[in-house]
Amino acid sequence: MMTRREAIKAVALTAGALAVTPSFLKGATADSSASNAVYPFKVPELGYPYDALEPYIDAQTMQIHHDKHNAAYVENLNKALAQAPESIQKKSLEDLLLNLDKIPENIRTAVRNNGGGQYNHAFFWKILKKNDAGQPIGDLSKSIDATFGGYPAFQAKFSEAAMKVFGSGWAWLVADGKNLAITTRPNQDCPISKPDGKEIPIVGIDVWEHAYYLKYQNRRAEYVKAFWNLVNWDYAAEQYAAASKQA
Ligand code: MN3
Repeated sequence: MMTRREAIKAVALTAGALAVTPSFLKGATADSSASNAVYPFKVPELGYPYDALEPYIDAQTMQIHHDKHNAAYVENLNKALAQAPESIQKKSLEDLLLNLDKIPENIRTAVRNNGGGQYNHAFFWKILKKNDAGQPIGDLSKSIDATFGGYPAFQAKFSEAAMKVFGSGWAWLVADGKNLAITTRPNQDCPISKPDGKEIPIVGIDVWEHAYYLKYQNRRAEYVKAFWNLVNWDYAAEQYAAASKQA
């Protein structure tokens, strides 16, 4: 049995988990004011013009990536959920991805791929912002220094991880409580899903070719290098502060 103190902590953890992801899922539901996105999902707003990230990511890539690729994930996620029982349809995107084993088998892969695609891209649009060679700030900066031995060492390790993703996938800086780690996921698997289901995304890079091919063709390394001009460190710090509260 849980002690009262443990019970309070468990409640606090649940509340904390719910508080973390909705900030980038706003606008990702039929009701854009909803803090907890549910079916039917809609494409999250980009929040800036297609050319806002030039010259590092070109306007055409952003337009196709957002309006076509993200939209396809949403369409296919909704199509899959249309066949699901109401109890599944009512679940938030976060809940669906945290509990993929509870999704009916006939739509599980579709929810994993397209729900993950929606989650990852909703985050990606938020983490991208021209930063004028800015660097991590506040507690996140201190934690990056302590974990990786400084910002340049972190950049090198993250870039290496992004380069090593074989085929399509993502590289992530994630937090489990205050603890930082660099990780990768294949396809559209996302950090909050297994293995441990509680890694909060802090920084993420999409290394699917659709994210860079028009401008960089096969030169992923150049795209990864350019990415460092596009990390929204304010947003990353907010995510880290939210994740830290769950420690
Ligand atoms: Mn993509």
